[in-house]
Amino acid sequence: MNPETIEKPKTYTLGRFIMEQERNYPAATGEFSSLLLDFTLAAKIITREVSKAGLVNILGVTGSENVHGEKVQKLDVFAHETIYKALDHTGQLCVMTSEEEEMILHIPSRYPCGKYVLNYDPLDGSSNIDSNGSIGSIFSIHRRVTPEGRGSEPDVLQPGNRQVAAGYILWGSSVMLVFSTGQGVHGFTYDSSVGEFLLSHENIRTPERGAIYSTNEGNYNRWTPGLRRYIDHLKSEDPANGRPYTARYIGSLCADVHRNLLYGGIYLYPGDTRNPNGKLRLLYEANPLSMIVEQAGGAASDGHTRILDLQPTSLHQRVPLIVGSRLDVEEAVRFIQEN
Ligand code: AHM
Ligand code: MG
Repeated sequence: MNPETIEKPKTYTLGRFIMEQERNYPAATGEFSSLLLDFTLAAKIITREVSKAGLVNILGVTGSENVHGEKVQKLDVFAHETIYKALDHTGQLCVMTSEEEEMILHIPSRYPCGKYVLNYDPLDGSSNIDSNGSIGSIFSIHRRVTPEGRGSEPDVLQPGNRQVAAGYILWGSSVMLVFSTGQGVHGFTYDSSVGEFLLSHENIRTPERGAIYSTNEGNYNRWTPGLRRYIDHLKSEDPANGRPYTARYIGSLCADVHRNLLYGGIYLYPGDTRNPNGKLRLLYEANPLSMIVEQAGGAASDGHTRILDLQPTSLHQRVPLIVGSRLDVEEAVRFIQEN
């Protein structure tokens, strides 16, 4: 039997996947791979807390607010600290930023500084925690651009097209890791009985066009006329062209984008009269998810510019996000630009 044709075993772990990918790149030092594995250690620890969140009294707010003036829930803080601590000592990173912290996070001086940068949203969609809804952790990795020192803002404020990897952990009906290092998108499902992420979705491709739209339509009256016309268009009767679309919105970015990634569709968090740049953050949410969706064959735009080509100017900058199946995003952009 030709070994090349042997099907992957059911227990194809993330570690094995990374090791075999590395073999294709003889120059790879392995540093980057260990960074990804360290991130999954944090994910496993967070999984433990998420799954017992209803049992122990970990739910609720800490009484403090994050830099966006929103209530911080305990699991957010736990996830933020767990990820930082899983990665601060590894020697792979020179600096981190988190959606939960106003300033950049330096590596403690007792540890060596590495050549990578991590931007992360420790627990996105946290308003879903109390109702047992889906939540996610999102990460974005860059190579540092400063030649030396302990890392600074230029390392963090790089456009998304320079990400060397991005991904998310989704806590849904099962726990999944979805990531890309620029060679497609791969999904791993967590098997808690063996404590491993196992390959479940190899080389995810998103349909060119979908039939689902996901947006907070409660903001409809605050949207631009072009955007309102686009959503009206999706709801109009035209079975020959697949309309009306189906509306699906959990209000948890990873879950909404993940569903549309698999089935095809479009997610929109546009600007509106109250918040011209929408709600989502370029560094922690829009960039990593746009890389994933583009790597799967989809597209992502702020209505005018490709998300990944935007030059970030501040750590917590918000950006309108339109992401999903390529033809759907292109159509949405046409409507938005007509206004
Ligand atoms: P968060 O970072 O405070 O959790 O907010 C981000 C979340 C996304 O997961 C989700 O897509 C969006 O906010 C939902 O916002 P809204 O409730 O306005 O629809
Ligand atoms: Mg978030």
